[in-house]
Amino acid sequence: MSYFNNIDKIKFEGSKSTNPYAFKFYNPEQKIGNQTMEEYLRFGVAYWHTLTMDGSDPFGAGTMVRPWDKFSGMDLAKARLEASFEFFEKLNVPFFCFHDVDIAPEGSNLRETNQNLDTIVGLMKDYMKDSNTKLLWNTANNFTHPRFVHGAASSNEADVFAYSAAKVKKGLEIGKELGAENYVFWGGREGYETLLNTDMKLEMDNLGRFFHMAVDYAKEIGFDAQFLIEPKPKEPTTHQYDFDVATGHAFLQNYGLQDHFKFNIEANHATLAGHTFEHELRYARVNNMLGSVDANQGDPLLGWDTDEFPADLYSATLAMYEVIKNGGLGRGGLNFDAKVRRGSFEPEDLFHAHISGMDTFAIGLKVAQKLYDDKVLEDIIDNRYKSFTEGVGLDIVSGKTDFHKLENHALNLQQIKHQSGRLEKIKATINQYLITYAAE
Ligand code: XLS
Ligand code: NI
Ligand code: NI
Repeated sequence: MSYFNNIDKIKFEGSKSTNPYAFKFYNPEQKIGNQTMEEYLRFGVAYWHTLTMDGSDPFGAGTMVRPWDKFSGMDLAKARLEASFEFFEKLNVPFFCFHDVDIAPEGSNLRETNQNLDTIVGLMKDYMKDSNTKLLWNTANNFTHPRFVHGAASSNEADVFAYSAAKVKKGLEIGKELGAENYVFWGGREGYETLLNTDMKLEMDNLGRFFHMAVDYAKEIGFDAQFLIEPKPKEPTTHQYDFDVATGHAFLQNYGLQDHFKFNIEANHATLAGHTFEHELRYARVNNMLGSVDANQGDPLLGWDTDEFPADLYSATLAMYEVIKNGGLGRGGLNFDAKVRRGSFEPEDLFHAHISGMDTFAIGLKVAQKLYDDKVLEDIIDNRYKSFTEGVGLDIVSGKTDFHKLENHALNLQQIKHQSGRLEKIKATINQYLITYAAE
């Protein structure tokens, strides 16, 4: 059966196209540097936002009108699955991502839940055989059910730790079965609401233990996916332990896990942490920890995770600049962890949203590649730090000096010569590149 029968396969038609169901900038075959756009961008659809969620928010009921609404239980899960592969195919998207609970309903106990998962995963594997869309990552939803009220791996209740472990164990088996490129850990409930009743040290130690057991089990079953931590500072928990990339990186190093994980960086989580998207990408990149990206954007006027589809060209350009400098995303990708607004309730809005997001990042990639080829930022940065390529600067970076020698140098200085940071000129150049190279 067809769920989106009024929509054909989305094709690239170029920047002048007036067809709303066409890519204007995303041309999968176009070479950017030495890779095609498709290889570089590795777009993914987030199953939860696109197939599962109904548009409800803390103040209102669901609004989404979906062709699979008439089903329930396992029939609903099967209908969504069928619809999802039609959607992936029509959008020509290379990847998708899901939580366990997105694809199959929970049963009355873990055994039943796992049986439901087995049924759907079996069907999913069949769809994947005839499809070009692969699994970017899967994950366990260890946050929605009331059992996670006090956390999952960081719960005060050992039974919940065990339950969470069982869910991740199943997730790793599913990831292996479906050939997932990555496995994600987002700790929505891994943190605390108040220190007044919290043993922070035990909770963090347990989280460390949990990750080690996950690494061991993946090795045991021969699942070689890249493990990813997805930092977020808060929401739903008041304070989450993997607050941002820097905090997560320190945590991984503290528990000897740094060689087993990279980061899945989400734009809206970056801004919630008081950073820019590109800050988080840069921090991960320079520490060789950039794994994958949840491509979305927040609303600057709201203080929560609005998970909007990315449409900000400036941000996408600076993000893709980091990805290019990283040499690509490796096994990661750009997963649209984004939802259509509550008022955009028609099925076609799902297409408009993804087309817009894919075009946004295609522009970001093109402009960033041109900035990179022309060494626009590299030249500025090289020049700005040139004092470290000679004299006292070279001695500092090559470890050939000490406080005695530096004091001597400072005492003999007549005048320190500064150069302008030229920020306004840089911004003007970026605007010029955005306008000139977006459509090339
Ligand atoms: C929520 C997170 C979540 C993860 C996967 O804020 O972004 O959707 O990406 O659990
Ligand atoms: Ni996310
Ligand atoms: Ni999020």
